[in-house]
Amino acid sequence: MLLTSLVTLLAHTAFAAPSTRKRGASNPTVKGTPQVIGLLADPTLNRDSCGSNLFGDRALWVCRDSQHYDSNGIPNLPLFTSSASWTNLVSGGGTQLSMYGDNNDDSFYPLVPGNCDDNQAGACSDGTRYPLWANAPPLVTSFNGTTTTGYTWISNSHISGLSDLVENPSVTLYKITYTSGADDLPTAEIINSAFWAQGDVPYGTYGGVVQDDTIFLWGQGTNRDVNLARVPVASVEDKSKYEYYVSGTWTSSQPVLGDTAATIDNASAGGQGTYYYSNPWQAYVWIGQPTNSVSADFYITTASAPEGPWIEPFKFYSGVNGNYSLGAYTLQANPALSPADSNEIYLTYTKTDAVGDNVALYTTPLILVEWED
Ligand SMILES: *[C@@H]1O[C@H](CO)[C@@H](O)[C@H](O)[C@H]1NC(C)=O
Ligand SMILES: *[C@@H]1O[C@H](CO)[C@@H](O)[C@H](O)[C@H]1NC(C)=O
Ligand SMILES: CC(=O)N[C@H]1CO[C@H](CO)[C@@H](O)[C@@H]1O
Repeated sequence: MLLTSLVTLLAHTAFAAPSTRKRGASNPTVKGTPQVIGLLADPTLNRDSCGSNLFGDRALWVCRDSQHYDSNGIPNLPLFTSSASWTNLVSGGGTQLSMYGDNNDDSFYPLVPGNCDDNQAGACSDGTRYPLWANAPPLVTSFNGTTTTGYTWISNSHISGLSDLVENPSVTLYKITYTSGADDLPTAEIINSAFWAQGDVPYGTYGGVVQDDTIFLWGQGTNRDVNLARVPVASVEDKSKYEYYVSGTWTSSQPVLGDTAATIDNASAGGQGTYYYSNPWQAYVWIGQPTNSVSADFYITTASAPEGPWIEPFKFYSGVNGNYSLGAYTLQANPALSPADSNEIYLTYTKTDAVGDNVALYTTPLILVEWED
């Protein structure tokens, strides 16, 4: 009798063993109630749109427009277009909330020569701006035991107020380098200020994933369609080595923006977000916001390959919105904060409140979401 049970048990175990892939791969389901951990902050900086990645053994955060506070705690001018910070990771998962590192009030991503670069805000004398707002954090492409290397693609947007003066602007490629052990922040340098030409699909600006020495880069033009390119890690700076996913196959001929044969259906909910690869799900994941949303409504979609098919994006969590006109944006996933096999994700977003004379005060809530196995 005992022997029979044991055999049955073993048979069941053997049967169940091959399927270690979690249900999140095709049906992500939140476990319990997501936990608001607190606010990530460098107390000397007011800034929005932070995103993170792993550099050495710490999280590097890069945020957009950054400014200090006056003696009443109201954000003041001047501002610089980006700033970076470290946070110390907590063993087992998560991060300390205290952000640190000296930016010397210079933009982390150097201004592009010729684009009103005589000030760190990218402000032009005619009142327009080149804001250099990154939509994605640095993509870490290699770590050789000493040096961490990453890349960021940023559109050379030229704006008046919040309106684009140029549709589908060219894209600058930045390289980020960090030597382990150094207290300083990593350095960013311009590799090519027109890596993608004006009118091209801006691959990389919408996010990227490195998997098995291949970089996958998503791009979204003003028509909101999401397109996909890939390149070997070693050739990231060489445009001739890129391939593009068009009509269900990889090709070296770059599709024109708007070619619907290059659209990756359901690869996002349309707004800003983060792509990453989930080890426990063995799936590619996008988490972010819908098109034109200014609420903390987090959507998710997943796929077993970057090319798709992606599931229909759906909402899985709503955070608290700020009381400023743009109450919440830059919804991000922060996979670098979790051990590789943890079935969880840390979310952040920019919560904007109005203080003083309708000045935007930014905070960055950190939220832990655990998933059902
Ligand atoms: C890592 O890369 C850096 C920069 O390319 C180089 O200076 C260093 O020697 C490399 N270290 C190892 C251990 O390969
Ligand atoms: C908006 O939120 C800020 C920060 O909590 C608060 O100081 C301010 O009074 C609020 N404004 C309104 C109009 O509720
Ligand atoms: C939400 C969303 O974008 N859904 C789309 C998923 O892709 C199919 C086409 O394959 C569309 O019909 C859906 O609208």
